[in-house]
Amino acid sequence: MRFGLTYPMKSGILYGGKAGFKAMQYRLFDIRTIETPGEGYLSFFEGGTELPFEIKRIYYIHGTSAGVMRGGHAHRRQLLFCPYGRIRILLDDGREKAEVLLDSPDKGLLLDSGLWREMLWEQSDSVLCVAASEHYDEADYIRDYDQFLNWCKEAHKE
Ligand code: T46
Repeated sequence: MRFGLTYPMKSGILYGGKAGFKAMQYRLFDIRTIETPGEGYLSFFEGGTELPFEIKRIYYIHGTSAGVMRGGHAHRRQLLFCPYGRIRILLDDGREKAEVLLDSPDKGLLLDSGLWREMLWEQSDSVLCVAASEHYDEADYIRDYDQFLNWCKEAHKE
């Protein structure tokens, strides 16, 4: 796997983890939002300056019913956001688990490399958008949980 040695993220850590353990590497991100009175809102972010990576790919998941769980894998850095609806993101760094609810268009979730994630649709037709640091490459994924735990053990020795 080509995750490199970025584990764990060096800054912006929200989750403390247990004493003596390194923290899980995710961060909530406020997406800048401007209201034009009577006309709604415009939200935006820029890669490289606001995000800790240049954006190489955008993808989005739509047409998903409430109750559906997607994901079940780990891979590279990206920003997740939900411009419409309500999606729960379940995170796992091999030692700690955490949950983040994406339920507002101005809320983003930055994930560093090597976090296992699952996404639960709590509202039908919620849209999950992702700005990714890399082009799509299936070789960047760990899709087997036991393999992920083994990878974590090695990464935590760093
Ligand atoms: C993630 C969560 C939030 C492509 O061909 N190109 C792409 O850029 C992506 C992202 C996927 N695919 C293909 C691979 C599979 O054949 O689309 C199919 C569905 O992908 P996957 O099962 O990985 O989808 P999710 O919803 O489980 O996960 C996706 C991202 O893959 C993942 O990186 O963090 O959304």
